[in-house]
Parts: sequence; C-alpha cells; structure tokens
Amino acid sequence: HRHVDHATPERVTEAVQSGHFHPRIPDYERFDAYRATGGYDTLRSLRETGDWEAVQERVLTAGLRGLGGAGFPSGKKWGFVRANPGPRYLAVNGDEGEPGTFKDRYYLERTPHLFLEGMLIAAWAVEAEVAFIYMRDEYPAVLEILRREIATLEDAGIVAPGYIDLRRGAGAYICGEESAMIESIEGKRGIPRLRPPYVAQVGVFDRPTLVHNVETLHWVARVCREGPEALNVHEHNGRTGLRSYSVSGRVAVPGVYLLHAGSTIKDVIEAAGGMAEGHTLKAYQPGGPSSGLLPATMDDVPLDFDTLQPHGSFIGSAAVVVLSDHDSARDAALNMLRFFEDESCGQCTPCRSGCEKAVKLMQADRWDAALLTDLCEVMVDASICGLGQAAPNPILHVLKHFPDEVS
Ligand code: L3W
Ligand code: SF4
Repeated sequence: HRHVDHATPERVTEAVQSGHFHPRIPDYERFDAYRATGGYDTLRSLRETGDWEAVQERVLTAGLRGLGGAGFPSGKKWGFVRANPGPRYLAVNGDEGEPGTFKDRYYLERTPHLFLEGMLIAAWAVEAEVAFIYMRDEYPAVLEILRREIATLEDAGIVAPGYIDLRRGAGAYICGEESAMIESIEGKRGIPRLRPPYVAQVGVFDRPTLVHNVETLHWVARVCREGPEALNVHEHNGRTGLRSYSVSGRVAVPGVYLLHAGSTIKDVIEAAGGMAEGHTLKAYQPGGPSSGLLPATMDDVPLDFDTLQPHGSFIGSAAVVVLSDHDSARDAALNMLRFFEDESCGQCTPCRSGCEKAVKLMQADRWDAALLTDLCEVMVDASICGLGQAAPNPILHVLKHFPDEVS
C-alpha cells in the first residue's frame, strides 16, 4: 500500500519531458472527442438558463447515491450545502484508497470529461467558488490526464484559470474519510473531525462544502444529459440502478463491471468470466475490507446499499474480492486488520490500540473469541470514524462463518 518512490505529477511530467520515464497514459476520450458528441452543452445551457432545483430533482429521481461508500442521496447534499450562505466550495474525493477499489481510476482513465463536466454541474448547482479535486498520488496517469484536460478546459474558456484546484494525496487511507480529506486540503495532517457539524455546514476552510466521490460526478453528467433513465430504468432482484463493481481475486477476468445494483456474488463472478480455473468460491469481500468477509453460501444476496446490513456488512464502494478453497479466511481477515492497524490515524484509543491488539490476538492458533468479541464491541461503539467502527467486521465474520479455522 505504501509507496516509497512516489511518482508525483511533477516528477512524472519532468521524467516524461526528459525522456527517462514513460507512465502509460491510456487512450482516453480527449476534450475534442467529448465536445464533438455534445460534451459540455449541458453545462453551458445550465449556466445560461438552468434551474438548480430542477437538476437536483433529476438527480434525486435517478436515485443517484454517493458512490464513495456511504450511499447518501446525492441530490439531498446539494440542498444541505445550498441552505448555508456562501462562499461555498466543492471538494471531490478521488483518494480511492479502499483495498480492491479501482472504479474511479477506471473511469478517469477512459472518460475524464464525463467526470469533469459532472463536477462543474455540481459546482454550478451549489455556486461553489472553487472546485478542489483531492486525487490519489498513486495514480500518476490519472494526475497527468487531469492536468492536461483541466488546462484544456481553461484554454477553451469553460473554467477560469485556477477554478479547479487539483490536490495530491500522500498515501494515507484515512484521507479518504471526508473530514480528514478536508484537513489535508487545508494543508494539515489528515485526521477525521467529529460530526456534527457536517461538512455541508463547516467544510474546507470552515465554509459549506459539497463533497462527492469521482464516480458520483460521472453519473451526475450522465443523468443530466440522458435523464434519470440512465439509472432508474435498471431493475434487478428488487433493486434499482447500476453499480460499478471492482472485481479482483480468484476470478478469470478481474476488472470493473457495470452491473445491475441488485447483482449477487454469482452475477458478479459470472461477469468476471467465472472463477479462475481450479478454484471454487469460498468467501468474498463485498465492499472493501471494512465490509468483512461473507461465505459462499450467501450467494443470493443483492450486493447493494442497505441489503447487506442484516448480515453485518455493507456494499461500500463495491470492491469485491473473491476468495477460493485455496485461501484461508483467517489469513485474509488478519491481513485486513494489519491494514487497519497500519492506516489508523491514531487519534482515538479504541481504534489505535484496538487494531494493534486485534492483530496480536488474531495471530494465536486459536482465537480467544470472547476477548476478541469484547474488543470489537468497544471499537464499534467508541471509535470516532468509520475506520475504527468497521475494522472489527472481518473478525466478527470469521468467528461467525468460519469458526473451524480459528478454534
Ligand atoms: C448533511 C446530514 N450531510 C450525512 C453526508 C456526510 C457525507 C455523506 C455520507 O462514509 C462509508 C462507510 C463505508 N447533513 C448528513 C450529511 N451527511 N448526514 O453524507 O455520510 P456517512 O456518515 O454516512 O458516511 P462517510 O463517513 O462519508 C463512510 C465506506 O465509507 N468506506 C468506503 C471507503 C471507500 C473508499 C474508496 O476507495 N472510494 O475509500 C469504508 O468504510 O461504506 O459506510 O458526505 O457528510 N444530516
Ligand atoms: Fe483515527 Fe481510527 Fe479514530 Fe478514525 S477511528 S479517528 S482512523 S483512530
């Protein structure tokens, strides 16, 4: 997870210019190609004669929910932010640090202008004075693409120079938590703030701030252009909409798959070309390590917001990792807890000490189930942010679904 040799945008640009290094810049849709098919027409007409509440209604009707993990209705956020007096800001969360998640990168490396137009529409809707993009530094190609295309937008007169402020993360997972990201944007160490106040009220430099994930804004552009039908006509297993599943692990063809929101693990594996040869499904991580590990028997649950709650899990950013009969659930859980131990910001004791203690307890041949359960309860109840609150999930799931591996 940690990169010692950071390929920062400056270094990438410098290295490219000196001919020493060639980051693979994928063949993405450039400004001219995007413009040629009506790109930025929606933004222009909204800026000329648009009614932000009509656009908000459209986004709500589409059923668009925050795709960074929490699934909060996107249109509602616009109303919360607008309810507070300006100046207001927009901050895009492009930190994409959840292990197994790579959908934002996928879209940015293919159709960056859908994201950029969606971002400018959201910025227009809340009258944001600056649009910050907080981008994961481990994505040098994405950074290069954004720098180029933002410059193109400035040259084309679509945004004023400097209106889009591209900021680089520095490899801390916690900076994907929205208030820690805001601290980082302000130039401080990224640690989560207590809520309330919500960032819609007190965000970047204490101003009301609209925070959206990259993919959410990609869909804002599509919903504004194509109508709510871009999302809400898709029905499957009683769920509405589409989800971009980042699929990795023991599947034949790992990748990002845009599927119905009601897809089960069976559907997801089928989309990814089936299981890898010689592997049988044993368990899966439905949405990042915070969502824990579910057993193969749970193969008929729609992997969507809300549906996993009864199973003590959630879909998060839809980062599906498939484990097989060749894998150990306890090893996977230990790996997840090591990650949380490493990435805990250290601000609160239940998480800082809890993750460390859990890693030690999980290394025993036999797990002390009573002690681990007690520790998990404290972490869930008393941690400040989602990292510490959700870190126990892999432990609780192994105890529940794979007790034979730890007793
Ligand atoms: C105004 C209210 N605003 C809520 C806003 C809030 C935030 C959004 C969601 O994410 C999830 C976790 C995992 N007035 C409001 C309000 N808001 N009530 O709505 O807020 P919240 O608290 O539900 O969640 P959150 O802290 O933003 C936590 C998931 O993130 N997760 C995923 C990580 C994903 C990555 C990645 O790589 N993309 O790192 C990890 O645990 O599902 O539920 O904007 O301000 N009354
Ligand atoms: Fe930091 Fe963990 Fe506390 Fe979150 S729960 S504030 S990551 S110590």
